[in-house]
Amino acid sequence: SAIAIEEGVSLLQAFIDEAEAGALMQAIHGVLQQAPLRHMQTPGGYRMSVAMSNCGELGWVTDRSGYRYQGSDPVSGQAWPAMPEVFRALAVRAAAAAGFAGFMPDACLINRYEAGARMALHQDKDEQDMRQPIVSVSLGLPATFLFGGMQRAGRPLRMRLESGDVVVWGGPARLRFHGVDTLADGEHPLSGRCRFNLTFRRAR
Ligand code: MD5
Ligand code: FE
Repeated sequence: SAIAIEEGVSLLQAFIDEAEAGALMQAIHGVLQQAPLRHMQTPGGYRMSVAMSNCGELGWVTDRSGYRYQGSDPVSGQAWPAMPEVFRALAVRAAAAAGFAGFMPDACLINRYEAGARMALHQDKDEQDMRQPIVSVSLGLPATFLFGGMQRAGRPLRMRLESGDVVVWGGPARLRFHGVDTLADGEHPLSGRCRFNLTFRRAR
């Protein structure tokens, strides 16, 4: 059941069972066949250590011209793959469990962390309606999530996220600074030597 970490944050530990995790992994590989993982560039010209792709009507991208959502994959020029039904159903169920009935994600960012990959502290603010939550799903190797404040400065709270955990970020937590600490090497039966994170958003 949901643990309220702070107002707006619901940690759903072991929300996903092994059967569902296996179905999600299969669906991830299906999406990645159509829209392969890539290391995007930040507007400042750095290569992100996390490899990314998307599914759904919109996908989050970054390049030298900035961060944005767009309907097509810049690598192929094609529309992003449709959001698999197992993805959508999970996101809707998790959001409802956290008090966000009626969540309708139009974007799912797929993040793949290999050993050494990290995500620096940032805010998610490219979405139109900040009243909509973000649903985050962890699969494979564990990670240390960094949960900061409304400003970049200050020591973030560290949260261990394991395979099968889901976190729903809404309300006052929606614009908190956050990141992921450098992933430690390891091996996981579901994913091999990596962590996958699915991040469901209502972008528009
Ligand atoms: C991850 N991904 O584990 C995280 C999960 C990203 C990203 O941060 O932008 O791809 S999403 C965590 C999140 C979203 C919105 C608000 C907050 C956390 N928060 O207030 O801490 O790869
Ligand atoms: Fe984020």
